[in-house]
Amino acid sequence: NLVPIGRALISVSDKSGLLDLARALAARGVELISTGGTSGMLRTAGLTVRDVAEVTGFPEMMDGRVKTLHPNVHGALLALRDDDEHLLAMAAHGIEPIDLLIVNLYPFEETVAKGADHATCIENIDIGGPAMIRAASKNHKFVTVLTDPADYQGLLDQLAAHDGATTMAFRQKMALAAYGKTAAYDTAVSNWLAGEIAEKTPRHRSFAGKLAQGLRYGENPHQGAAFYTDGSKREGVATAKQWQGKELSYNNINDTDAAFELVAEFAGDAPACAIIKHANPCGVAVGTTLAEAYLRAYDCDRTSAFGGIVALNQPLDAATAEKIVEIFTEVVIAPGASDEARAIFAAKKNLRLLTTAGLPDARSQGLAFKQVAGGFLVQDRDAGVLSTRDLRVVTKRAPTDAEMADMLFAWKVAKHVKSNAIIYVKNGATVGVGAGQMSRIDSTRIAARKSQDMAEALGLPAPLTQGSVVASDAFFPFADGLVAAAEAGATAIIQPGGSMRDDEVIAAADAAGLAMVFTGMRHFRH
Ligand code: 93A
Repeated sequence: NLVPIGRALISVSDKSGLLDLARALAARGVELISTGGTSGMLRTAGLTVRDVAEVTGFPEMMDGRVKTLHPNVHGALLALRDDDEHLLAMAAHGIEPIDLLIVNLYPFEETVAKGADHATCIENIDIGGPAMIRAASKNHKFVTVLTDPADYQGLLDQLAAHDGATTMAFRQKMALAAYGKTAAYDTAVSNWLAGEIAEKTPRHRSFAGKLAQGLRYGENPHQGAAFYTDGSKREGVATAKQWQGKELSYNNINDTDAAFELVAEFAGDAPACAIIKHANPCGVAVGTTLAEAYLRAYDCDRTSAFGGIVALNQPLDAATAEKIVEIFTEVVIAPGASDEARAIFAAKKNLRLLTTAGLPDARSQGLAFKQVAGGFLVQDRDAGVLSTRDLRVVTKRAPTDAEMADMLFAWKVAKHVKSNAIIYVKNGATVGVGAGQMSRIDSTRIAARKSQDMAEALGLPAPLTQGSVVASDAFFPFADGLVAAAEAGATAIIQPGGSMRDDEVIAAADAAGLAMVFTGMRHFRH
């Protein structure tokens, strides 16, 4: 399975590490072939290189669009070295085998990110590079392909260990990484084009992630896992800088994402904090200061907040940092952190601090995936955001301004709670969250009971659900859920409406003196 390397084709846009590699290859007697820019750089450094134009018998033409697209290149990469017919074809057409291909592609994503115009982006779609990468990868039985400067040293180690040859295992590993690269590359092009022509529906789009990081394990230790980015550069856990603490786990990433997406609903609002456990919030609050928001969120459910994930809508400050370090917290994510706050966290080695340049845009379009047996479900992100105009008061009593403010707050939270979701809110803080139950009445009761538990723990005379408002992510199918909420002390309810029994539910609300508004929008989340 060892294949010696006699001839290499090098064509790279990212020229980092190029000279050292080329020198090491030349020192081993490997013949080098290169495209224009790459060969220029090698020649300037005093290396002997053959231009690919000499190999193809054609000049590089059409602004470089056609450089390596030629049978003398592709035959050299694709020919099976143990097939007589292939060897005869090579001999008949004067094709010399290429054993090593080193290519990295035109920087398409970087060009798009720079805000380049359409024509420039188009010119940066690499065609010849992916074609060669795919050819060499297909023929990895005989050809070694490198698509990342990070692998150059690994190649040199192989050559040193195996007298100028590579092992099958190495070639396989490089080939699979290479196909991952070309798949992600074409996806980036597809996604860019979708944006250019305002193609919003998932129907014509294709998807592939870019491997960002291997993870120690998945949801459970017996599951392997990895983290992929989708090229969208959406602000969040994928773009965040980690300042301290051990590597994030699969569950940490999932929960951190849930926390940050939730707190992003409060962009531009008062200081806000969300605390997440198992992807559901166990406390969300606004405050006059960030520290106050954190403490109010913490007071919703102190038991669950232990070992939780904290997300903030403003840069972490020292006062908030002081409060957070008082209990065990896994991860804190915020759009920035002051030096003082970072210094306070530094004493807590296990606490991970992540900062981003900003909050994700809660209204931005994007796609959400879910896996099912044999496929994926793809839908638009739930970017639904209500305004007061969309609301319809359906009860005799209209909500007060204070109730209305709390209802809108509760509705923002409801969008981020697993269904069936029931959220009690009072004065800009959740006071009871019921999540993930199979019946709505259970979520209503669980949220109220948790609030009761918290009141007892805090030594309060009555649970905070007294005088609260309630949000329900979907309509109440029967009046029982609403009645249970009223019994817990809720005075106003926000829900989509649309049940066959809306009349009964409205009548029960009127009978209990509740104010109720319908949103006409549902926020299922499963
Ligand atoms: O425009 S291309 O799609 N046409 C080609 O035939 C071709 N062959 C290699 N781009 C092509 N390449 C790319 O050129 C490589 O993938 C690499 O990124 C780049 C290296 O060009 P240079 O050596 O001139 O800097």
